[in-house]
Amino acid sequence: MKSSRAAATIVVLALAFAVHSSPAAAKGLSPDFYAMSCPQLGQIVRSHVAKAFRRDPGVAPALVRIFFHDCFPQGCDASVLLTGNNSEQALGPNLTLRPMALKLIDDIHAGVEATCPRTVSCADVTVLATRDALLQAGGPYIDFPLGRRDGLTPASADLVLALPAPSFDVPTLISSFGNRSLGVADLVALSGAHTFGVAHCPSFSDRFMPIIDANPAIGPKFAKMLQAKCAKDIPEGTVTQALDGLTPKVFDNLYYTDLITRRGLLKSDQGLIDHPDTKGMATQFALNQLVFFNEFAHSMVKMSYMDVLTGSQGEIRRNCAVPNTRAEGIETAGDEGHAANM
Ligand code: HEM
Ligand SMILES: *[C@@H]1O[C@H](CO)[C@@H](O)[C@H](O)[C@H]1NC(C)=O
Ligand SMILES: *[C@@H]1O[C@H](CO)[C@@H](O)[C@H](O)[C@H]1NC(C)=O
Ligand SMILES: CC(=O)N[C@H]1CO[C@H](CO)[C@@H](O)[C@@H]1O
Repeated sequence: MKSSRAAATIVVLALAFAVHSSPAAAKGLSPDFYAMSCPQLGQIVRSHVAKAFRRDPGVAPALVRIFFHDCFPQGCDASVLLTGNNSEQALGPNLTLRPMALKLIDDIHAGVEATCPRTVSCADVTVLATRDALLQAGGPYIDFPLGRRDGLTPASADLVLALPAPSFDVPTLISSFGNRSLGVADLVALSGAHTFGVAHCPSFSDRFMPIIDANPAIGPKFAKMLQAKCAKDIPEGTVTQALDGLTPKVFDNLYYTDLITRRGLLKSDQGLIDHPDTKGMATQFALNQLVFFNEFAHSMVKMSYMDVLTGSQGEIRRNCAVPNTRAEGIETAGDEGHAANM
């Protein structure tokens, strides 16, 4: 077991490099970006994430989702961490980002600031925390290139609301990802992030309300179970359901087995096993975890450098929750951080 995992890690690394080192390098990104300026960075992030994971393994899916919600709208620029006016967190798709994981990123960055002041972006701390959390949960090690800068403003509502919705069918998902230059393979692999973590009833009640939906088909026993569980969701939003009921806390390929057995939780998940453009790859991922890990790593790196800010663009935020200009104007900027709205 141990050695096959090690071998898997090496293959994933090699692949991520082979496919992605050139576009990333062209933008000035590199895994060694902070090797001279902040050699302690890796250790600081790793120890914070390990401690948080011991306390609550739910931090791993929470971080992976934050990464997605940061990167998809306007590139990985930590704009999702900004609080206050026009915050992305106030918009629909982001309402269920877990506050404890947002706060963890703030805390890790504060620790990094104390060691390497004004050097490391909140965007890169988000990427590194995601990398370490994924590994903690059993997923692949992804050697992300670094050197991102932080955005000055939140993404517009239009961009945030362009995040895909769980009610989307496969053609709409393909269109949504295509608008961000992500292909069908990226869609099938990245959806595999739903192999851990949870969803709330409003995200999947369209599967059984007003009737048990046959498109895509849901297992009848599974539908009844969800129906009964969500009947108790009072007040709305208190009940959660594992996205992968087989191994809810582990990052593995069993999400794709759920799709085959008609126990995919979201409509957007279940559809992948029916549509001719996605069915083959979803089946292959169910059969071979290494193939899934390789494609997932590849697509995560791809997402991590789209529309990225580098060089003198953006800034290195001092407090992840507020742009530096606002922090300078307000003495108690820290009060606006995530600790305040837990
Ligand atoms: C393909 C389109 C996608 C749709 C429609 C979608 C939708 C959703 C929804 C509705 C939830 C549950 C929210 C809730 O009710 O609390 C969720 C959770 C989650 N999503 Fe996605 N998502 C998509 C893609 C992705 C991608 C690309 C990633 C990361 C690579 C991702 C990672 C996650 C994770 C890890 C969770 C669990 C979060 C937690 O436990 O806190 N999703 N997603
Ligand atoms: C938010 O917007 C209001 C009204 O435009 C303004 O008065 C306030 O200073 C803004 N707050 C921050 C933190 O920028
Ligand atoms: C993709 O972009 C086009 C053009 O802006 C838009 O009409 C379409 O709704 C987008 N697709 C999705 C699913 O967001
Ligand atoms: C899934 C989810 O949380 N949906 C909510 C998103 O936010 C809007 C309002 O901002 C709510 O109406 C949705 O129910």
